[in-house]
Amino acid sequence: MIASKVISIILGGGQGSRLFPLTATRSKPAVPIAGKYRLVDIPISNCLNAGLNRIFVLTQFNSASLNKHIKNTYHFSVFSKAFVDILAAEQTPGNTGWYQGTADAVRQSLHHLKQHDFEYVLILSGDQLYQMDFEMMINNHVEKGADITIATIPVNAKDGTSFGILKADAETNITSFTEKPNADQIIGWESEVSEEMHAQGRNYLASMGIYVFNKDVLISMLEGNENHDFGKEIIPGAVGHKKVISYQYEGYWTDIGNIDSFFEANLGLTDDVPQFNLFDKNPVYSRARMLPPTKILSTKLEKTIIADGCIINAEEIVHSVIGIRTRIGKGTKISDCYVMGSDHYQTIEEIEGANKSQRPLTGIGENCVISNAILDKNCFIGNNVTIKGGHHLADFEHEKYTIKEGIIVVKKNAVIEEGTVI
Ligand code: ADQ
Ligand code: ADP
Repeated sequence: MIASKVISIILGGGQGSRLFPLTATRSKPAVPIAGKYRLVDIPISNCLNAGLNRIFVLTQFNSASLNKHIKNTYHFSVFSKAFVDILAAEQTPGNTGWYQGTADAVRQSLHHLKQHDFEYVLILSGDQLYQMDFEMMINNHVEKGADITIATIPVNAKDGTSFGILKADAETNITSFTEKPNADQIIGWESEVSEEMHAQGRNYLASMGIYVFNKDVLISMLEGNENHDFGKEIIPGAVGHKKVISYQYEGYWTDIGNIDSFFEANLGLTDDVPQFNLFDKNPVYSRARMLPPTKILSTKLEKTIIADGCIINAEEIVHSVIGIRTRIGKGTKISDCYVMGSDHYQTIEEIEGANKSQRPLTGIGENCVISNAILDKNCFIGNNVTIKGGHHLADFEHEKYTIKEGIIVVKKNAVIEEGTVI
């Protein structure tokens, strides 16, 4: 079994500033998605579903919530070699600071890797939504005798400027690579793609930031130099010198590195046939919580996902994802929202106390209107609150919320008083 020869590394994120304020108090891999998962569950599940069960998650911030999530979610038999370990940027005698970039993060982790038996390293991004069979990719890498395999996907010219763009020969050997070319530079980088991709204008082959390396190749390319990035330095330096091949993928794959794409990816899950299929035979793993089933009073629901343990009295919820333990009061209308939910329920005493002093309860109060918004966990939204995002809004930073690309992101633990209009 090839899986026993592979160690997987998930690049859990630099500062995560593009996902601010969701990353204000947690590391990027710990950001909640789809109502009950965390970002890191996606690459970990893809690995586990391919039998790859030795996984390092590299992160700049070792947040308590990431530790707790990994520790509470991924349990393996003491008789197996499986593990999911977090490696945070650490100071050692040879290293004084943060990870300088993706290659530097892997370089600083090599001493942990070397304690294991392996022949191949699978390197993954921590902020992508997709379901891919890594076993097939690694088998292809071995059959072709490659040094490095890059997973690739056809994209259009506009998207192409955000990715590494490459060209490959008929044997899938990558012959040239350019990291994030601008709109002028991308001209001439078209590849031959399938008719279906061509019809969609997806004529450029982009790197998905997913790599298989032979162990020796990785070590020799990282040790003894100061290259910080795979996309900027390691990959361009390998093309033409090593056997670098393209493994083309045409399924659903999306980068969820900023608020806009994060929002789209979450709401996309409510489609009739979502491109990312949570109902696939291969599960997305997450923490098993002992939550009661969701209770709904008489709400009109349309294109909506509701996670476990919610109490929903709302009037209507349209095109939204409602996360665990969310409580929504009567008369409230919600559309185009991702509500992350709460970490705990309030006790009867807490509710009585809050009512007496007219403090909002956890979740969303009565007669609110909320649209085009992300509500981070443990929000307290009072009655008669209006939160309406939209592209007419300029980017804005407030103590309790951030507006980015027209999406209003209410910060974790924010208390929005009764009657507020945002
Ligand atoms: P980007 O995604 O722009 O491009 P990068 O910012 O290096 O590249 O991030 C790659 C992954 O590593 C992300 O998941 C990120 O969060 C994480 N990461 C970044 N810095 C890190 C650090 N210091 N420590 C730990 N993790 C870190 C890359 C490639 C492109 C390719 C796209 C596909 O460079 O060629 O097209 O991915 O998304
Ligand atoms: P985040 O999701 O924002 O990263 P954490 O992971 O730190 O936050 O918090 C989530 C976990 O913490 C949950 O498992 C929840 O049970 C627990 N938790 C957080 N706050 C409370 C609280 N006030 N009471 C009980 N449990 C809490």
